[in-house]
Amino acid sequence: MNKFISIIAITGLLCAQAFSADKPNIIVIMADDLGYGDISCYGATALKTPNIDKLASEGQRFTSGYCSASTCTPTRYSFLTGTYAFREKGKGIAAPSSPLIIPPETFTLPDLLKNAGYQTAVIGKWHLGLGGKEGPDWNGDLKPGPREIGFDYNFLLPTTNDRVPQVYVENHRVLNLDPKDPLWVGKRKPSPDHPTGISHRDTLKMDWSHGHNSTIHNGISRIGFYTGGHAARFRDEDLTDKWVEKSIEWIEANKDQPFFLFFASHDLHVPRMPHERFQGKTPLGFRGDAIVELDWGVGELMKTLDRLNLAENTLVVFCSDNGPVMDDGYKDGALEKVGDHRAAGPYSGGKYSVYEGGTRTPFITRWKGRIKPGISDKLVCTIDLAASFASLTNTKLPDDACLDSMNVMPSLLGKTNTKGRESLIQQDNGNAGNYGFLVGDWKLQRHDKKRTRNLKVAKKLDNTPVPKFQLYDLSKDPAEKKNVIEQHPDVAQRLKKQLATLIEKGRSR
Ligand code: NG6
Ligand code: CA
Repeated sequence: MNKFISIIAITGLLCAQAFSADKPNIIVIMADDLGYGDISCYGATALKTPNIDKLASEGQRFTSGYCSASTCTPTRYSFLTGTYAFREKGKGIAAPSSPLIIPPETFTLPDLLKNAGYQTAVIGKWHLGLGGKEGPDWNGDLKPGPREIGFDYNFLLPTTNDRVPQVYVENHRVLNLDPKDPLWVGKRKPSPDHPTGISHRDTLKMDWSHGHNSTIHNGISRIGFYTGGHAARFRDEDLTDKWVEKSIEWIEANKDQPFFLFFASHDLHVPRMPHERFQGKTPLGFRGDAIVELDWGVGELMKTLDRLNLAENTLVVFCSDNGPVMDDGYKDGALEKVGDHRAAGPYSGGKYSVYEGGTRTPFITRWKGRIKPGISDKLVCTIDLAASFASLTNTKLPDDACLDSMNVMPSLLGKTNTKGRESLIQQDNGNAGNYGFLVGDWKLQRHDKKRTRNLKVAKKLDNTPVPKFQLYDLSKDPAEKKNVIEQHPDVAQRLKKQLATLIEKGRSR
């Protein structure tokens, strides 16, 4: 090779590297209801999650990684819009027939990545509503939906696995829907003899404990009623296999350009009904088996990246949409079999709560060759991914968008001489007005409703009176057991003011 050609070759190589460094593929894996202590690299001993552990050992494992809410819809809303969900009404847990809650004109994280030249897809649980004001047209075009807010492709569990209907949505349509057997979805019993979890309780393969007693499908009664669409209905046991199959297909088809995949696992949301090959694999019952199933899915995705030679050109983020819950409406033995397993690790609370266990969850980033493996205590949140990806891909974030998303890219990449977020507002559901506010080691709780939920069994909801304000020193008391508001009135005052200002200002960026 003469000198001239070799210089061109080297320059070409450098350019190729620079290009791939700026626009790595991005996969965000969001688990459902997975707690801080639920996987082995975060301390679980009752089960093993070798694939997620491997991801953590090859990347950064965050000890202060958060989702923005302790329920699903607001976390997903904030992840995709970069704005706290409590800022507007109607961003709480979405009903089966909810319209799309992200207005199509909103500038979203997938919009941002499209501007950066990415192909974008969401595969798995959606739970952000579909359709216009009148809600989803299950037999027609389901739009607006993901494709109207920046995704090129979607393959969805449209609501949650415990909410009707149990069908897949591919792009704008219910998959395999036979027009001769239209889908009807509603809030009321469609006929007096419609079998429900109450009338046919003895036929169920998994009993319900609260709610979840309407239409029966696959031997499990659900939230809401539906009829028809029989050819389109899925088996709960097959969901993870389907997410993996569709993701591999989509990655293979898009491997030659930068891609962004939002892999939204339904595991371990109720009804926990993992595939037969995972049932009984852990001493924790189906809740633990669903974690092992989730881990398997992560492993399949990583194997695909290795097989396609993409691991060094793909940033993987692993996170959860809210903290853990034991009994979330079905008698699957989670509570009875929990033993010494601490689903929220050392933290109190879980799903629905503003205690740390509600939003402090596993959070891992891996980009082989770019992220130095290690453990990070930087404060990062799923809401920050928008601003962080904007910085990574050198793409402009409009000033009036992603109002609470902070650029924590250096922290996500494991840089040590950098700061994470300075503070974070945690919320429970919708704009109910229960907040956690983190600043350094201080944690303020503000309960506008002055009520909280029973944290162990969500049976007794909203019935425990709590003081409006509480203050905790997480450095000494990570479990938020000792309210020190009386001892530190000055700190409490400062945090109260700071929180009120961030709420009132309408933005924090
Ligand atoms: C609650 C459901 C719960 C779960 C949750 C949403 C009842 C009694 N409880 O209303 O089972 O579906 O909504 O979970 O119906 S989330 O992870 O999608 O936010
Ligand atoms: Ca959830």
